[in-house]
Formats: sequence, structure tokens, C-alpha cells
Amino acid sequence: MLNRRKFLLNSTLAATGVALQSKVFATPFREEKIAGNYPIVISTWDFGVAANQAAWKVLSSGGRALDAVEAGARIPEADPNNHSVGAAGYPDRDGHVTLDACIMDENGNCGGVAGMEYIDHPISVARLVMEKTPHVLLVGDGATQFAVANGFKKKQLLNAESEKAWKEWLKTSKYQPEMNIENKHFTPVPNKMPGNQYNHDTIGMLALDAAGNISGACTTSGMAFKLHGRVGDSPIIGAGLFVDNEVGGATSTGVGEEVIRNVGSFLVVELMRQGYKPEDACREAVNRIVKKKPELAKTLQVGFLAINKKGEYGAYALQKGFSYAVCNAEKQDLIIKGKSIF
Ligand code: SD4
Repeated sequence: MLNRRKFLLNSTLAATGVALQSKVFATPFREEKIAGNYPIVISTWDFGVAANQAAWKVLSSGGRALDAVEAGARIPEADPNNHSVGAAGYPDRDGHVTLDACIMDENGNCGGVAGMEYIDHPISVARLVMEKTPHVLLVGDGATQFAVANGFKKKQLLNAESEKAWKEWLKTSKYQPEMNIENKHFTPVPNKMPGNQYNHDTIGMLALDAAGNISGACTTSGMAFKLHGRVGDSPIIGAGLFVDNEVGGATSTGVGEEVIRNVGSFLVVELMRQGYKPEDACREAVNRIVKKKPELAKTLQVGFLAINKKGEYGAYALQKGFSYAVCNAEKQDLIIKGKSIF
């Protein structure tokens, strides 16, 4: 039985808890608009140009950043020439195309799918996980079932080009995770947007809308010819993507394992909270990875892209070759070469 003293103590604590809780919940996530450069959308790699343009249609008409990043991410997901994102992604080593994606909004809501087969728009399924379930991440068959239950059609995703590249890979079956494949399985497509000519890497996208709110999306087919069941950083909140509407957002590309080990995107956002500019925060996150694995520094690629509440943006990668696309009222097809350590 509780004695009176304990009871009073407990009830005081309980009351304090209630007061604290209601204070926490009463704090609005949407804070005052900060003057700055927005609306704006940025995304990883040259193929971000086409994706940004779709996002820009939403942002320029006063739409929400969340709708913008979903619309943008769907562009490379549907591109038959993009073999690192969405339906035309290279399969795993057993020939299964398994897709990873996540999305996060200005209120800290998030959702993701990992290792999902047969569904061509993982970013939209990720959004449904966020909006229609109490969960954050659905994987494998469960993710596919959830997508089908929500109206997505099951499709065979392995296309002829991806199958050809996989069969080529099978000849040696050399299990060496490839990240910078820009010159390897590369077939330029004439008369296409630059974004459609490349076949490498994840798209991570961050948008800041006219209301000053940030959302992000990240979608990929992951490492080409990966071990069946392997999941990278891209669908993992905090690793491949993180948004904190008080501070900014970050996303990553490259060898997901290293990004997960360092909770990379969360780290970038926290560094911005401490006052780092986006580019400096990205560089520091890359440095942390290198510091822990100096022996891998020359062979792996990792890159981060970030934006803060003012719409200032920046990126940093470990190796040369990283680029990102920026789109705002002044320019819709800007490609910026990311700085790198090497
Ligand atoms: C992954 N980070 O699955 C992704 C792949 C990627 O540049 O971004 N490639 O690890």
C-alpha cells in the first residue's frame, strides 16, 4: 500500500508529468516563418533536375513541401533509363528488384518501405505507411501486401536492360558493392534531360515550401546486385534522410552501410542545429565516416546534401563525381558539382 508521503510524491510527479507533457505537445511544430530563399527544392545527382521540376510545379503554386518531394521522387522512380532508383533499378544478386524509400514531413511524421518487390512507386507507399499506419517502416512481402491493399498494382519490375546487366554481372558474380557506377553501365540517351541519361545512385530530395516548412524524400533500388535482403540507408530515417523543421533537412547517397553506422542525415541536421552551415555540416559528417574507416576512404563513396530553414543549402562527398540539382524561382535546372574530400 502506498503511504501518504509516497502518494503525495507520486501525484506531484504525475501532475508534473502531465504539465510537462502538455507543454511538449502544446509546442507547435510550425514555427515563425524565417526570411530566406524559398520555396526551393534540391536533390542528389544530375537526375535531380527532372525530379526538381516536378516538385517545383507543386512549390511554385503554393503547395506543401511534402507533396513536392513525393511528386519529385516519382520522376526517377518511373524512368526506364534510371537503373538505381525505382522500377528500372538493377536487381539483387538473385534477380529480384527490391526497392527502398522513405519520406518525412515538417511535423516529424515519417514512413518507409524496405526491400519491397513488384511495386513501382515506393515513395508513395512510404507516404501511405506514414499517413495510414501507426508504423514507420514496412519491409519485404509485408510492404508489397500493404501497397496492394492500398490500390497499387503488382508488376514484374526487372526490365530488359537491367536483366542484361545482371546476367553480365552473374558471369563473374564478384560481390563487390558498387556505388560510383557512372561510367560502367552507362548508356547515354539522346535528346533527354540530363537527369535521364545517368544510371547511378539514390535520389534524396529536400524541399522548403512557401510557408517555410521542410519535407524530404529518399528512394533507391539500393546497391546493384546486392545480397538478397540487404537494406541500405535510404529507407532508414536518420540515416538516408532526416528533417527537423526547426533546423533543416539532410539526405545521403553512397554506401549506405557507412551512413547507417554514423546515423548520417541526423548527424548533419544536428550539426546545423549547432550552427554549422549546410555544406560544413555535410563535410563534418563525411569526415566522421572517414575517421572511423580511414582504410576505406579511397574506395567508398558517401555524400550528403542539406538545407537549412533559410533555404541555404550545401553538399559534401568523399569522392569526386557527386553532383546535386537546385531549383527555385530564379533557376529550375541548376546542377552543382559537390565538393569532395578526395
Ligand atoms: C544504398 N545509399 O542502398 C544507397 C545507394 C546509393 O549512391 O545511394 N547509391 O546504400
